[in-house]
Amino acid sequence: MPTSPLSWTELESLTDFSMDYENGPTNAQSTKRLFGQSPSDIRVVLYRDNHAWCPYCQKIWLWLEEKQIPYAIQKVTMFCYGEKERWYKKVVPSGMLPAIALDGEIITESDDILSALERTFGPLYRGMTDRAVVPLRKLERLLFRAWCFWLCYPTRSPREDNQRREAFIGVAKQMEAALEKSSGPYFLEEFSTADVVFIPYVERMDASLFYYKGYSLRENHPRIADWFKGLETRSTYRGTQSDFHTHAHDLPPQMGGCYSNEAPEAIAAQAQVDQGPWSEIPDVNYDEPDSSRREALSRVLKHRNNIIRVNPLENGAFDEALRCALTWMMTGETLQPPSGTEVGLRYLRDRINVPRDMSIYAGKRLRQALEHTASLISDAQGPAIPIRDRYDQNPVEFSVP
Ligand SMILES: N[C@@H](CCC(=O)N[C@@H](CS)C(=O)NCC(=O)O)C(=O)O
Repeated sequence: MPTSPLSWTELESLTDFSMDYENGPTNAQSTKRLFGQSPSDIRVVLYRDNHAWCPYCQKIWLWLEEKQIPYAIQKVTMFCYGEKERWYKKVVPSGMLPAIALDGEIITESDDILSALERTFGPLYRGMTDRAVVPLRKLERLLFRAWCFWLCYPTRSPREDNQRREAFIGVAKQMEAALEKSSGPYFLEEFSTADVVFIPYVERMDASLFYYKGYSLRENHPRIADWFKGLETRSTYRGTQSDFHTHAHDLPPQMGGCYSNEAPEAIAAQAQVDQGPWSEIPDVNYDEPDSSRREALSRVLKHRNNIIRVNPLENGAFDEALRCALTWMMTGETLQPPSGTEVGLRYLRDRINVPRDMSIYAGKRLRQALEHTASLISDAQGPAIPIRDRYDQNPVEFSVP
């Protein structure tokens, strides 16, 4: 029985996880996508947000991945978690995201971007102005508004909360009816622009309604659950897919607030999303890949100096505690971490972001390992995750080599 955690060198020997960021499956780490073509074929630069929180960026990201258009990626900070890069303000003075450079021409507004990309590279099965797609785009906006009205404004009574819930359910049923018209899982006979337009916000609805309202979109709307299952067969969607924890905490500063209805189901959902067990959260439906622990470990190894530096705990004790958690994740050996380190372990647990840092199952494995190790000491939680801004996630902290 080991009595001390594995060293960093021993941990390094336990992972050979690697990915081809240029030609392999969709991944948030990529800075260039070639799809088997040469760098000189790149005509598009995508400016997207550093943390992959911006829904409009996800729309363009998915479209480019589905169409396999070679492109370069430049990541930009959002106001809610840091300072906008000066170079980006020269490209887009408002600082708004997403933007693309297409043959050197800057285009903003996600719908205009999709239309410009379609004119240049052809539609994704059916395009933005297609007869079948236009009413679906309108329906997506209707669903968005019903969701905002339920989630982002305080209610004076349970009755008012219920009225907004019913209004949302009415539009979600319209989405199901629209999906019902095709024989497969998607809106049209093939995956198309219509799916790309719905994905970002329906993914955020799934997460936020579970967390703040105790409402499971997938359980209450089987046709929407089938749609998600269809999406999760695609490596493009899996690469951009986030999880309930990330969205539950990235939405409040972006939306100007998210309001819990304090129902028992919501309180239970919040405890589960924040404190686990993460393996049982209904935010993913495909089978866990064998590589999830190795992926999580390799991502921590890559950033370990910054992870340790930004932790509120004293570095030496946290270094050891983190290795205890990683040792358990990789070998199943439980090791007692130094006393007082549970808050630092939970600080990191609360700041793992999917897909920014790693894929959904790797994120669950790492959160579970940190929580398991912290729970050997006490149930003291880390500092609350801020809701007005997320400066605790300022990417400049991770730009230190
Ligand atoms: N209508 C725009 C909306 C884009 C938008 O609202 N972008 C937000 C992020 S989701 C933004 O860039 N805000 C500035 C910032 O947060 O830094 C579009 O479709 O592209």
